[in-house]
Amino acid sequence: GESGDTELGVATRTRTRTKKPTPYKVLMLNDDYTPMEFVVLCLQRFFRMSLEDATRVMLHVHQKGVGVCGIFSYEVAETKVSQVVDFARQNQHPLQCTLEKA
Ligand code: TYC
Repeated sequence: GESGDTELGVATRTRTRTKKPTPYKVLMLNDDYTPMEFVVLCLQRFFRMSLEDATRVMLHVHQKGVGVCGIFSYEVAETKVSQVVDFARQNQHPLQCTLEKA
């Protein structure tokens, strides 16, 4: 008809709610060999932390054995873990990182 909405057209309503991804924590694990400065560098490089935050998280891991680097989607968390572990291996450090459902 003249006034519109029974003619061919394109649906214009869109969903406003989307499913949020399950959050995952990326955890840094302590070990006896990786230099403290290297852990700080990893936290700055891969988790975009300031020197101050990276140092605080590294010392927490050093003292407690494990610490949270950040919370991400599964895909991003997996990428961060790979980046840290690969970079550590390239530099002959045993640094380990893992992910866990938040
Ligand atoms: N424990 C290490 C040392 O004394 C430092 C360290 C901190 C290693 C945090 C790993 O995730 C880590 N050199």
